[in-house]
Amino acid sequence: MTATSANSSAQLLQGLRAIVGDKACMEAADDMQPFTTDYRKLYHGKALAVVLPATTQQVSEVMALCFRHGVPVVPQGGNTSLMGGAVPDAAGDAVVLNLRRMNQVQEIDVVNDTMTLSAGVTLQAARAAAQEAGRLFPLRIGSEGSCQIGGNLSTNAGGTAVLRYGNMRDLTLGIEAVLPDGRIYSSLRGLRKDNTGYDLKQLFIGSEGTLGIITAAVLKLMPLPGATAAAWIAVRDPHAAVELLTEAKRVAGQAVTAFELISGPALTLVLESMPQLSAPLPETHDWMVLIELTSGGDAEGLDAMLMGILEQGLERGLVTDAAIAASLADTRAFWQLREEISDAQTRTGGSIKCDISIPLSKIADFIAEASAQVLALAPDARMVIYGHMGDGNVHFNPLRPKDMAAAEFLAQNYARVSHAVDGLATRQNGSISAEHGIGVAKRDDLLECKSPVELELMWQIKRALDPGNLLNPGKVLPGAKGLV
Ligand code: S2G
Ligand code: ZN
Repeated sequence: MTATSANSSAQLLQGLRAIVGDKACMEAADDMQPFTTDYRKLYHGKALAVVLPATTQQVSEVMALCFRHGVPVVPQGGNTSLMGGAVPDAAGDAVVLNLRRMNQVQEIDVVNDTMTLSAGVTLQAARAAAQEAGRLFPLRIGSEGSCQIGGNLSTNAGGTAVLRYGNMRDLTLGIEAVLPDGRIYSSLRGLRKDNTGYDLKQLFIGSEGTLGIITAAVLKLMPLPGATAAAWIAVRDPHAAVELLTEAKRVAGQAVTAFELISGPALTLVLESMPQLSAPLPETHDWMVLIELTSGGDAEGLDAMLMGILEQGLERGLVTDAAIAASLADTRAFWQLREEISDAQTRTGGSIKCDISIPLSKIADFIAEASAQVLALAPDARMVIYGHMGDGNVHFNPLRPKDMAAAEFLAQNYARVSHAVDGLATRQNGSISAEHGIGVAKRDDLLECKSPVELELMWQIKRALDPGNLLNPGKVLPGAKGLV
């Protein structure tokens, strides 16, 4: 580092401390480590500093200071990105800006059915605040205790209730964001209709912190469900699951809130790593579905619809067994099994994550073809396949065999297996990232699934809003500054 740059860094650090306060500005590598290593411990970066601003004004001043110094900024919420999207690279020239101190529930308007939150509110706290006000904030993902609303927005998070309520893009009425030069964009209005020019908020939602730092949002609230019915169902195969879903939508329509596919190896993985949990059905099955129906309050009608769906499923040979939740405790037990699949993979290590969405009419054939291709490449891989079949999204996550170390399995298979699965999804007009975003992990794969026009348009937007490429550089967009 030259004397000038050392002097400039010293000035920058001094300026950061002056804005956020000494305690909210970390510079020691050990202190910064939790903020520079990703959730899956696959990416280990370095940073000039980690700052934790308490207000939008502080975020604005930090951004303006870094903009003047030409220093990159990596925005970070709960750091639960699975794609390495929220940590700096190894260059060590960036500032990590973590939003966890901005955890205020600013307003809940039960007449307008909206709540205004600062970006650092965890999803769990957001859902609790809505519940306390007699409303539902329906975004539901396993990492809700640590992921934050800002990160949910920047990755357009989906989760297990998208089938009924949509993803973050659908649940957001307005946002506030800080631009690379420190200017503050705000559309914090709780309007369901506002056709006054470009819908700018949608540029920032899903942009993974590469266009602006989301600092607050106005989110939609839904009525609390009055009745819930759920079942853990053994199905013949994914084709049967799709037919059962079609029947469920015919019988129950909007009441179908979730329809999750779970492969046998996915359930086995959870039960192995959490022996205190028990399987809902006596036998093991290759394919299962967790279905959840909710409605305003007619529990009997809901139960009758669920029974009708199951009877049809049995009659048509789609369903081979089922456990029906007799209480909310049963429903929660089913969901715990489903939601533990992700952490069970993290604990086991050696998971190749392919977060695929495919038109529902093709998803069963995709699963069959992708499975055949993966087993040809890695015959002993455990086929952990699960997720939100209801909205066409499956987590196709081949996992290391028990007798192979994670590092060895990933070294041998990560590139070729994810390339095969993503390539098949692309050829089926599917997406290689349904809900987890791109980050670093999938960045270069975009070269094979996005048209040159799509990539150029994204770079044109990036150059328009962040010409210095200071916000989360190296994430999402392949190629150097648009030279694709
Ligand atoms: C899920 C979580 C991430 C993973 O459980 O629905 O989105 O591990 C996933 O694939
Ligand atoms: Zn998911």
